[in-house]
Amino acid sequence: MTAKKTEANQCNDQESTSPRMLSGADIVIQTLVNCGVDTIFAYPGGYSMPLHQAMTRFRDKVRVVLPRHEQGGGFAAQGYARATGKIGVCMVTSGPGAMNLITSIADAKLDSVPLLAITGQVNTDTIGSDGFQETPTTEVCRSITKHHYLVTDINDLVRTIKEAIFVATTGRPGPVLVDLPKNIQVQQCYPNYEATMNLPGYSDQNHQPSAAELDLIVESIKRSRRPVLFVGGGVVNADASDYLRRIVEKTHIPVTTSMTGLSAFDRNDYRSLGMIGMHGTVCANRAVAECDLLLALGVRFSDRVTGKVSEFAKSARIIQIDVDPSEINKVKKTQVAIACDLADALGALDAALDDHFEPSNLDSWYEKIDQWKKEYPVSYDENSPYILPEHAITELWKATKDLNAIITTGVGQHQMWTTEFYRFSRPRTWISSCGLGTMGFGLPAAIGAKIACPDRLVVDIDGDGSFQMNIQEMATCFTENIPVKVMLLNNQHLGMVMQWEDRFYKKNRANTYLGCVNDPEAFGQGDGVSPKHRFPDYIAVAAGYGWEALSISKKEELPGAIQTMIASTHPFLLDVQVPYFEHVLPMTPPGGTIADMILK
Ligand SMILES: Cc1ncc(C[n+]2csc(CCOP(=O)(O)OP(=O)(O)O)c2C)c(N)n1
Repeated sequence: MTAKKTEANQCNDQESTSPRMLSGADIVIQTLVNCGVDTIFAYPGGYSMPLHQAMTRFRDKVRVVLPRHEQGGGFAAQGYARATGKIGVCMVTSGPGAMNLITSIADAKLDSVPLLAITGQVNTDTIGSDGFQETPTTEVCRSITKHHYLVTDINDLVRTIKEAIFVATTGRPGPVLVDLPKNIQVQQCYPNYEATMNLPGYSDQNHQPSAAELDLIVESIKRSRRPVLFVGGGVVNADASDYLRRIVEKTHIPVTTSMTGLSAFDRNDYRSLGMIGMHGTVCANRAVAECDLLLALGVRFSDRVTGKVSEFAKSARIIQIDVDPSEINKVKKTQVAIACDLADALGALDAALDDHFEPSNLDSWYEKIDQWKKEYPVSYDENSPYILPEHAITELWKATKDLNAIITTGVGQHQMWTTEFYRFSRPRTWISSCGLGTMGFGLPAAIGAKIACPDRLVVDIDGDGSFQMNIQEMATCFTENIPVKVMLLNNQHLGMVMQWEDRFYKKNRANTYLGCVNDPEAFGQGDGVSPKHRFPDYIAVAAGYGWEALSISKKEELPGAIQTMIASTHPFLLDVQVPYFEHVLPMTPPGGTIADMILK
């Protein structure tokens, strides 16, 4: 296999001359080290103990982080991977450990994150007998992984680990599962670290855009009077943002992004339309509805983006470029489709837009766009006496915009407000569970990002529902000395579900209040501002986990509190008490069109 330089094939085979018999577990860890892995998020159990024992022999080469729940470990590995583009590695025991990891794996699949999940398994002679802590992990994970292995021969270990990392990190990245029976971990053999990969039918050598294809794109750009660049996570994953910026400089085409693509283009640039989709800006949604050319780059036309598919970009010629051929024409029929690595494609397009290229006059298109921006700005009531969540995010953005901070989130209203009010300008600074929308993602993802980028500020903007889903990872931060920051938008509710209750269920409260059920707020009879007794007491929780913390409810306290949080060298929880009456707007109801957009 001829392969580009990637994580896996950068494997350093220097240990290959080792004459020593080694256990399967040691061989696995040595192979990971050879492949450049420096951090493993691992929670032990009976069927993965040999791997943990082996890791103690590699303490100088691999940092092993003990999460407090396997799901937290999986999300932390994702945070590491999303911040760097490198493989994120997590390890768990069989059965319950593996099942606790499932959500993190599915999450990585939907957002195309390079994740290696290593699971312990019962002995090969027990498999299929409903043994203690046995689950058919590869079967369960078959459709939520890019690839999966059950290793039944110790001699396959080196090849399998190399292949797993190679598959996870090349092409469209994704999660790969390696299930390791305990007897394979404890058996011994003479390792051959030069074992080569054997992946018939899989190659990272993808199509290069031809001159004819590039001509077609350039001609389409020249002819278009209302073009839009629709940019997705594929551009971030391919580290192709610089090419994108150069193309925009040359063509002046306005840019909208999907949620995963949010950090691919500077939101402060006048050509940025903001995010598209259900909670996208009016401007972005209108522009796509009216454009005559849509250049769809590394996007998958998710239902949250398109709404009613037949109405999406109805009058546009659509050119789609995606590394994964199975995405081409999957949801939306396109006129030109190129299955190609985004860095290759955008690099070639940048070169094709040479000195002879004359950008079209887009003045009247920008007049419209500017009018939409003026008429429907992303805004909130700045005069509110309360700390509105939108205001808190805006203040955080102001305080951190020059710090190259990494922002993670949970899932819910706070996540959507972050897409609106935190104006991302650099790739890989936005880490969120976009496709699966998994609450509990923010804190563990921040841990992984902080370990990968220890010199950067990492802030989890979280909701109180989401934060409590992996709150136990506060312990990991304290014990491992990982100084992440959490800005908690504490509205005492499952805000996004409550918003749907307000909009679509006549405000009937049905288990969306996070306080005590005998509180009037539980039934929607409060003033919508400040439940009397906030629960839990986050200052007490933080103290229990050894965190620094501040709780604020007054608007004037916010800037100072944010500065205190940033300045702290410890894990820090900023509990911001916000009202719960705010709705994330605009909003296009599921399956709706631009005409159905709720503006207030
Ligand atoms: C694991 C999981 N369970 C349930 C949901 C459904 N859900 C989506 S948003 C939301 C509420 C989130 O509340 P919170 O984290 O407090 O954020 P807020 O919306 O209040 O900002 C729920 C329950 C989900 N996305 N993920």
